[in-house]
Amino acid sequence: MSRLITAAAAQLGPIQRAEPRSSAVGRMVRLLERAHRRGVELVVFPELALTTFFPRHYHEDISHADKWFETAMPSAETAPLFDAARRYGIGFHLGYAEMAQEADETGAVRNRRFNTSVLVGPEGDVLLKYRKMHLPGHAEYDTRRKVQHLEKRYFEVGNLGFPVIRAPMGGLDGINMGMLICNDRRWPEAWRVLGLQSVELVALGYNTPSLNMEAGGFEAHHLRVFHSHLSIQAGCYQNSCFAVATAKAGIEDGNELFGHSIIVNPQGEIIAMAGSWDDELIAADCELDMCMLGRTTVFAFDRHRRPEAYGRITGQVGAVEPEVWQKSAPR
Ligand code: CDV
Repeated sequence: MSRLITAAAAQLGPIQRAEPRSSAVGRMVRLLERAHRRGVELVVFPELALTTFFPRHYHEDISHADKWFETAMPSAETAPLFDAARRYGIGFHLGYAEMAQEADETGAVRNRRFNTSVLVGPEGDVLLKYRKMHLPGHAEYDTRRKVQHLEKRYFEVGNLGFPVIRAPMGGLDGINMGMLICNDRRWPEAWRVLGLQSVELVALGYNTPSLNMEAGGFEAHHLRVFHSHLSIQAGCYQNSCFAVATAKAGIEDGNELFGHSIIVNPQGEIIAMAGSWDDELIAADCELDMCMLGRTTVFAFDRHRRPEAYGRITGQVGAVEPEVWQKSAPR
């Protein structure tokens, strides 16, 4: 029996620093209307979709950045998105900056800031929340950089792991769905933790500049998109799943984000790709039964994985130097 869902990446063009949330939400509602006309059942919006990518802006006093954060989801400002989704019976994924009143590891309840995404069902229920684990960038103002990337200043590392939920979506009783946020897509461990929970569809939002802004070294312009696609295609192939990967694109606050949103199948093939730097909807029919081929053959984890040899993956963070070969030592 076929298990088909029509999914879409709703790419957003730039959101400038002064653009209010109401405008961003209005643009997303219009994309949901377009999705409805095209028979889409699940729409994926980008990372930090309600505002500009504010980690490029330095606030000496971190509380001055609070204006970029949401204290509730849904809220009065995001309600139109939830209403539209309910009206059309479409599920959606939304990335946003979350401010939570929550206990930390010491038990102290305080304001905690996360780079978060939620998966919302067609009836408006929040099905799953994820908080970004791999935070790129730096915590202090970096004088060597032309553009700051202060995710490590404004966000804590996610504390929800890499969850997967099985929930109804579109016409299907249950789809196994998980999320990654931007830089997470470059880390095979993140995909594998989702794969180990039989994920069938990964929703992924990103904001990636066209240029490597770190002063450390040169990275050819054309390789930026290549590395993004390579990571997502490998993640899908090696974990037998679909991904809907959605960008923010275009010149935002004077900085170019490369767009190139894609939908990828479990063979690692790109089945839809955005061509603009604007608000754009790309859709694809995702036959979830395609996930079975990989997971019953080459990537049948239960038969072929060797966790006894993977200790370094969880046992260390940085790389160590290897033993140096010596002619006299037997091998
Ligand atoms: N928002 C991101 O996580 N951006 C990162 C950085 C390194 C550009 C990315 O991996 O795309």
